[in-house]
Amino acid sequence: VNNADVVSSTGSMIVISNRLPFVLQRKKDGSLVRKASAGGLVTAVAPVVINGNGFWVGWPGIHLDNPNEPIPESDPDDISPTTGLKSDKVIVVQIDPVIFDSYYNGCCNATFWPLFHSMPDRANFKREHWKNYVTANKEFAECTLRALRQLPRKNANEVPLIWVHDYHLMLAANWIRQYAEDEGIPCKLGFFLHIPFPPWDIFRLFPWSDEILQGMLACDMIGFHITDYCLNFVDCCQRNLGCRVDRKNLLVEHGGRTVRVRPLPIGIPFERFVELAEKAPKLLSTNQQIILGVDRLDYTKGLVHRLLAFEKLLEKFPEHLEKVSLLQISVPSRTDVKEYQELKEEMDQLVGRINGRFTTPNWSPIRYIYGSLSQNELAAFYRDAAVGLVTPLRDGMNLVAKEFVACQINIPPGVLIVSPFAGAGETMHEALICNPYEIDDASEIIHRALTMPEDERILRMNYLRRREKLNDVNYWTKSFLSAMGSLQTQDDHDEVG
Ligand code: GDG
Repeated sequence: VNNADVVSSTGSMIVISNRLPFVLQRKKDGSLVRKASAGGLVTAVAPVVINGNGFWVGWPGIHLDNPNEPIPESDPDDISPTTGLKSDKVIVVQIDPVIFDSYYNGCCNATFWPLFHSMPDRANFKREHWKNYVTANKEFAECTLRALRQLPRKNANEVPLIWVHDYHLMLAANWIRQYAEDEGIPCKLGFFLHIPFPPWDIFRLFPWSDEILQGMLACDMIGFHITDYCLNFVDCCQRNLGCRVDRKNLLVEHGGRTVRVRPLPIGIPFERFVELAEKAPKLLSTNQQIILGVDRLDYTKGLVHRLLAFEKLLEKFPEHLEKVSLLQISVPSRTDVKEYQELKEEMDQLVGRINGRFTTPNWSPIRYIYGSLSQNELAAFYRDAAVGLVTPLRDGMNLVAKEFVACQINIPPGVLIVSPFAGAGETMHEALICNPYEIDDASEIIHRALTMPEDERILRMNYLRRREKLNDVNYWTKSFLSAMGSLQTQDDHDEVG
């Protein structure tokens, strides 16, 4: 990790997230290995944890029969940013597999995921799942307290920072605050939600919605991707709990404290994607224009609507026949949940139907990959696609839109199309904005992207790339620390470049 990229907090930090920044796997000989995760969030946050001698609390991806089994160190060949995260700085959360399944697949993925994406018809509200969500959150909180007790403090004034991530852990701060107060350990608590926060009329459908708000309000600062989600949250606090709120300054009074709410749009490791794009091999033939979609196979991503819009494009603008293909990468996701199995079936059928309708001996309109690619392959596709098609029905931010523009290093570049219902649609102003529900309009916008003059493409892409380069994932981490009042400035830390 380049020192210039390292962001420092004024004190030690504990990160708590459902998943650790690596997974544990059991080898045939029975021993455990540690496999690093490569996401941008891990890259940005791990150095802060490591530099401050902090901890990471989370689930390692497998259930261990013996909770005291030693966790291996990372592989010496591993070059990921988590290499420096030593095993004694990791608290592995272990939850009974039956409770875990109900908490994770039941409450998180089958209730909060659809509800927070404003799709309440897909959500199920089961008391049993909620009970297990409470139990799991309590377990994460207890593990966090273990970390807090062990945390080194340089001096008595230093207040450790606890950063709670995402919808899996909306209650944890409640107990962390309570336990820390009981033991007289000072700490500051921050929360970041990676998915949208829905409007009150949707949120209140959840039978235990008050408890969720109370759990989040146990933090000192709560971050969301965009202002709309902040306002939705503030609105819910006022209407559900009767809190006094300040909508202009995004403040909520609760339990004698004032909680700050902040829009903190996440970014990507921009330079890393540029480097990948510079090195990536050429994988696509140049005689066709490629429209690219990259998503987890999830009903929020608007994949069915996207295929229908592409079909409409071929119907209305036959000049694209044999000249344009849609390359859709769909990464398998939550394959244990019924809704996801049904979507897989629907996509398979739709791809088959559209390809059956238009394929000629030398061309197929849709190339559909159900699987995941290496980051090199991904960068090659991002770089050489003519159009990046990011059309979720609802999405917290959407990093694919940002990775696409980072990799667009060819001159002239391609065109980004983005849905207004993604956080990215709020901030990436020079993209073409496309309402995925309006299939006719969507097909016309794709046509416009495919036929856009070079100078307009260059202008739009330059602006998009400049913004994402400035507001990258390190900037996001800094913004979070600054909103917590915990950013170490250049003057008092010589490592920050
Ligand atoms: C949640 C929120 C928010 C995809 N295919 C492959 C692959 N990917 C990587 C992409 C990207 C990531 O997965 C997907 O990120 P998104 O942001 O698009 O979506 P979610 O997974 O739903 O993330 C979202 C995000 O949290 C962060 O706050 O933006 O709104 O829903 O980084 O590159 N990576 C590899 N192979 C693939 O085939 N290696």
